[in-house]
Amino acid sequence: MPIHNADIAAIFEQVADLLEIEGANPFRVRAYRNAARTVGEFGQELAALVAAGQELPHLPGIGDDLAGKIREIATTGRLTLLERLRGELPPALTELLEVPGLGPKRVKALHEALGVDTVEQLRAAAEAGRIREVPGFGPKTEQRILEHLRGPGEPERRLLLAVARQYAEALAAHLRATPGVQQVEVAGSYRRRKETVGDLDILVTAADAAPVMGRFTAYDEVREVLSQGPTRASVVLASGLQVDLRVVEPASFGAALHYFTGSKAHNIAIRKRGQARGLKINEYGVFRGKDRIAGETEQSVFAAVDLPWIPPELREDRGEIEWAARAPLPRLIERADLRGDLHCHSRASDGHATLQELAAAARAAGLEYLAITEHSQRLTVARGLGTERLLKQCEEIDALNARLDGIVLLKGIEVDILEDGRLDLPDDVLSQLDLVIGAVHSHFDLPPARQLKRLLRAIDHPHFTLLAHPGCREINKRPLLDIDWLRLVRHARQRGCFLELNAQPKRLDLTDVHARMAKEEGVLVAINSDAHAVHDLDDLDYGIGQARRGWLTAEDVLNTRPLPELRKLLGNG
Ligand code: DGT
Ligand code: CA
Ligand code: CA
Repeated sequence: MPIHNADIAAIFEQVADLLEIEGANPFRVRAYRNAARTVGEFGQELAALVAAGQELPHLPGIGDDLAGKIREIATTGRLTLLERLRGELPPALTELLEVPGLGPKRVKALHEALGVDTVEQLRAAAEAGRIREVPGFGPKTEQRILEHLRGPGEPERRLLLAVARQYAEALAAHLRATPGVQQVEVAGSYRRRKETVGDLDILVTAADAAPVMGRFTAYDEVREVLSQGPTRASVVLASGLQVDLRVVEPASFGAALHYFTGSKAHNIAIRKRGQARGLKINEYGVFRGKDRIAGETEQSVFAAVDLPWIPPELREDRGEIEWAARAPLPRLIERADLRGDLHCHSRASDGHATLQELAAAARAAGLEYLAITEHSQRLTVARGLGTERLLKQCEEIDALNARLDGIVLLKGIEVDILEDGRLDLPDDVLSQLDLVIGAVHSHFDLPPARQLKRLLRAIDHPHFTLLAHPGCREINKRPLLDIDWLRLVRHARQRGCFLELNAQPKRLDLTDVHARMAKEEGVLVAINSDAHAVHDLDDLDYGIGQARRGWLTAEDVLNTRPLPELRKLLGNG
């Protein structure tokens, strides 16, 4: 059974959680967390390299010991260390770790307060309302734990787009290698670049469907075949991901691609438009009576209802059809439009690369400028910088800029926004920087009015430039901040500050909806990698996907500006 990078990462995350609960050395815990992140986001499948008998590439933060563990997981699908740790801890703990929103620290505290060891004792405590009485926990947590223990019926699990991509690309390559196959497209929410996908929808054109169906169901990751007919099948992969396959003839390709790309709401609206013109539209084509008048390309399907081709990212029935009917659609931003990245971390805080390595990688990625924005002192787990280390880094950046060609490093900071909205470093230090990114890393649960006030106060700070990951969400783990978004966006506009669209696959924050709100309110958005290692710069691509879903053009994005113009916008030109 093939092992994907995401599987290795998940095992490392679990090890880190269990080690943290055991009270292991924090450096060891952090090493596993960093390894999980590095492996999970690495672009090449490590298990495939191991299987091919190749050396593992040199990955930041992964020494011989971790490399050995990667090989163990890649070859056996398991990790002895994880199994040992599981065996050592009470089952109630392992169960609690799987409850969304509960990290190891809180799990440990809860476990100690309740004195429960088995899952049954945990259930009894939750049902008796004892969890809400533990200091720091409330009825909401209790509810989440109960929902988790009830098992199925819990909300469906949606995979991160970046994780789904690993499965999708491997399977698409497998199908492309079938004799007689012409086109293979992954449609559905994946093609619309939605931040998470429920399942994969793959479309294949081939003169003869049978060999494709055979090769699909025989794919070695298939755990279960849910249904199978002559031209369609659904399977569940070992990862739990469902995949729907359709084989169509080339004359229907465009219609089928349009249909399976969705969204459903968009499809329904297009079909209605067809009906108004006396046309029937389905996955086989566009029909007037019995005649197929379009369907070979998507373009032909749209043209049949008097529309230009609409990019998949916009197909959510959020006004794209009405817009396209009356005016050209905006030219959505592309990766090549980005000239810089305004958020990254070096070894000085919790990153893995040196300033020089980051600069070289950014230049290689086609960027002209890169802001170095370490964490600030309050974030001790990330070795945040205080005044002295920050000013020293500024000197290093000046010296490096004097030597660098083709890339300019900007001096910044990702300063912590404290609980009351003050910033974690003094004014006279912040005033020396090219830009000040502010970010919330604690107290996510403040009541909405207080949370908003906190953010507005931070934005009001004279040196504040850019609000990082404004919603503070982690997909499937931590919800968006519960605040009045329109007020936040309008305040940013008044203050002339900017909002980040953080491109990390697990964040993608601003959301598509809020990115569009920023555009409509006239606030420029910065699409940033928040890189902690050089390969994280690749994540900019996910940020672009999300920005396109938010209707953003190059004009709407801060870091498409040439450096002199950027400096003016930052107020230091
Ligand atoms: P997901 O999988 O939950 O992330 O989202 P989608 O959009 O990939 O949804 P999925 O896999 O259920 O269906 C794929 C596409 O098929 C969907 O985007 C539009 C099309 N589709 C599915 N059901 C219907 C339907 O009842 N009516 C129409 N018009 N289209 C449908
Ligand atoms: Ca789907
Ligand atoms: Ca589907």
